[in-house]
Amino acid sequence: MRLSRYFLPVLKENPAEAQIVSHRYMLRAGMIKQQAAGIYSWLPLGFRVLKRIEQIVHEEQQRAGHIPLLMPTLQPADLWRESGRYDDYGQEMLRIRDRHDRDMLYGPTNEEMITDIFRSAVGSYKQLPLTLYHIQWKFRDEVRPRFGVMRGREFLMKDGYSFDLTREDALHAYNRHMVSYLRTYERMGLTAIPMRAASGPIGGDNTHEFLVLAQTGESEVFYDEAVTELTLGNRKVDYDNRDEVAAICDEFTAPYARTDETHDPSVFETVPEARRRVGRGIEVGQIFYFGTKYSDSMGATVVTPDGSRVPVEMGSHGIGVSRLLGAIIEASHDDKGIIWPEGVTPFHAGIVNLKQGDGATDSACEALYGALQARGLDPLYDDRDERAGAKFATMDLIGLPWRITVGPRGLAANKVELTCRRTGESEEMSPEAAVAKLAEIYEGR
Ligand code: P5A
Repeated sequence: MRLSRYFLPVLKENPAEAQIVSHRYMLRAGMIKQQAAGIYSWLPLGFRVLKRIEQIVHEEQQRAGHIPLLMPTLQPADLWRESGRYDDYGQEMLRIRDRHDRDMLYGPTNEEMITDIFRSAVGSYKQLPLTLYHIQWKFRDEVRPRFGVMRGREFLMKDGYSFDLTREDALHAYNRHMVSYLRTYERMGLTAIPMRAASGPIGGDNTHEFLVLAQTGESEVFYDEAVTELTLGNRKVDYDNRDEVAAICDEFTAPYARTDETHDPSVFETVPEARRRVGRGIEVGQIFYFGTKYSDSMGATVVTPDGSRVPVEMGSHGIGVSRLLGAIIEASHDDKGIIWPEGVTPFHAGIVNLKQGDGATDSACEALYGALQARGLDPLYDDRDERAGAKFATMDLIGLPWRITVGPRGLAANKVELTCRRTGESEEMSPEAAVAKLAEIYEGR
C-alpha cells in the first residue's frame, strides 16, 4: 500500500476523551472512530488488524477441530423465553420490535440460537462430539462503555459451543478450548493467564477467564509469578489426545491465578511470598462448562448407545476479538506509539523515502516495494512529500515492527537502513539483504 493513496487519518493531538493508552493510540493512529457511546467504525488500519486477529482465531479453532458457521446478530426473543434468559438478562440486552410487533433482540451471545440449530439437526450420540463457532458482532448495552474497544457496546466476539454425550467428553472440549486459546494468544504476542472465574449470566460451575496483565485492566488479579513464565511455544498438540490436552491445562492452571471474584487469601498465602503478585488484568476470553442448562430447558437431546435419550452436555467459549486490539496495545507500546507484534501487524514493514522526488531514491523505494510484495509481504510505502521527521513519527505511531529507510546517501553505497520498532536498533544493509531478512522473520506467520 502506498501511503499517498491510503486512508490513514492520524491525529497529532491527544484526544481528550481517551483515558488509557490503547484508546489514545487507536484514535491517534486513525484505526477507529466513535459513532455513538461504545460503537465504533473500524477505519482501514484498525480493520486490517482486526482481520489479522480474526484469521489467527480461525486457524487455531480449526486446528482444534472446531467448525465455523455464521449466525445472525438479530435474534427472536422467543428463543430466549425458552431458556428463561429473556427476562433474566436485564438492561444489558438491546430489545427491538419489528414491524409485525415481534420481539427481537441484538444478540449479546448465542447459546440459545446454537441450541436451536443443534436440536433441529442432531439426534444421535453418533454425531458427537461437535463444536461449532462463529465470529460475529455482539451488543451489550453496558452501563459504562469505556476505554474504546476495550468495553464497547457493540463488539466482535468469537463464540464457540461444544456438544458432547458425557460430562467427561464435555470436559475434554473445555480443555481443548483452553489449549487452543493459549496458542491463539501466544501467536498474538500476548501472555494470557487462565484464571478461575465466576460464571455470571452464562451459568455453569466450571469456568476460566484469560487475563492479559496490564495496569489499566478492569479486573484485580492475584497470581503466582511462576504462571507468567509458562509458554506453549512450538509444542505440537494432538487435540484428540485427552491426556495430553488435560496435562497442558494442569500445567497452566497449577500455579495460583485468580480474579478478585474467586480470590482466596488463605490459598494465596501458600504461594512463597517472593512469588506472590497482585495486579490488574484485561479479560480477553472466557470458557464455560455448564452441562445441560440450555439443552434441558430447550429440549436438545440425543439418543445414547443404549437407546435412551439424554440432554446434550454443553459448554460455551468466547474470545473478545475486538477487545484484543486494545489489550495488545496496552501490552506493547512506548511513548511514541504502538509496537505491533509480528503476528498481528497491519503491514509487515514500512518503507520511508527520505527524498521523495529524487529519481534514484524513488526508484530504489519502488524496487523494494515490489520485491517485498514478491516475497508475499505487505509493505506500507510512505511516498508522501513530507519531512523525514514527520514520516518517522507516523511510522512510530502506527507501530509497524520494521522500517526500511531509503535515502540518497545510503544508496550511493547500495545501503538502506533496517530498523526494529521494538528495540530501536538499526542496521545498514543492501536492499536485497533487507528483503531477505524480512522474508525470514515472517516465514511461517
Ligand atoms: C462464551 C461465548 C460469553 O459470552 N457465551 C458465548 C460466553 N462469555 S463472556 O465472557 O461474556 O464474553 C466473552 C469475551 O468477550 C469479551 N467481551 C467484550 N469485549 C468488548 N466489549 C465488551 N463490552 C465485552 N464484553 C465481553 C471479553 O473478552 C470476554 O472474555
